[in-house]
Amino acid sequence: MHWQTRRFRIDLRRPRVMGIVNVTPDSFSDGGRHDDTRAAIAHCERLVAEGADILDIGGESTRPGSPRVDADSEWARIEAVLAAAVTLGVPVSVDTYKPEVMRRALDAGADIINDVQALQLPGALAAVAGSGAGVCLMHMRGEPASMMDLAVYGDVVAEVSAFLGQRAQAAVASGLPADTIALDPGYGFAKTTQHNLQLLAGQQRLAAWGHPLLVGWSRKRTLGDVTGRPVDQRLPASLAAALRAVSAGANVLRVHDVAATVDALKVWVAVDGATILPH
Ligand code: HH2
Repeated sequence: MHWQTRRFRIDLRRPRVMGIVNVTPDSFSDGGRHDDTRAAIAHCERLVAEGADILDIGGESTRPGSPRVDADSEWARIEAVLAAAVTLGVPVSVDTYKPEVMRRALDAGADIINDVQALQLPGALAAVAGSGAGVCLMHMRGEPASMMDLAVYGDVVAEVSAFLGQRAQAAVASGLPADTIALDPGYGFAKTTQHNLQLLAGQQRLAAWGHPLLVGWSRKRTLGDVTGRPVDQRLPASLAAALRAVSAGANVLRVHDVAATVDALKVWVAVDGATILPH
């Protein structure tokens, strides 16, 4: 399996690490540490040095209840960071749901668009069609401000799976090549702790769509609920969730703690992947 992006064809015979670069003053776990461009660029360089396979740059926080940012402000936050990131030799993703930001990011050389709204906003599919970019289509409901009111499911795995299948189909119908499309269950988005855990338990079913699976468990609230730990003490829990996700079919892990995740995956690959991909 592979994930075709603009400049890079990402080999997914082993799990890959996507390092998170939040260029936001209000991000739930980075608390504005990277709200300045130079710090964010240095962070990109550090994540690549730690072994990140992909960088994911975001200019608007999607934490529950977080304020909306207009396209111009979002772009102003990420523009210079993106320009530097695309010189680092790894595929660069931009985390945005706004078609305007997608277009500008693609003009500036972004390889992947990571959209928590699964390209549902008017103009989003058109913004990426024909660009050759990889896309990540994530499941959520509503908007960050209101999404927890919509966390009502009969069978969360079946409902998330059906949504992702429909969005992948819509993307293909708009001309996106199937191998550019990754799917993401959207852990923490319009889902209770119980839903997130049920979804991880049943995550393998999402792989049946034949698209790469990208997942984000890093430091999320569900891990705090399970362990009782605050956000800055969730690394062990994040690694456990990440490995459990890999065993349930995840191909790309979106994480804050790149070095630790890379180490965990090295052990995983040494034990499990050695027969698949000899080094
Ligand atoms: N989670 C967050 C943001 N973007 N994108 C994908 N594809 N999957 C995710 O699970 C996901 C995502 C939220 O996490 P974080 O980036 O740490 O926080 P913030 O919302 O403040 O950017």
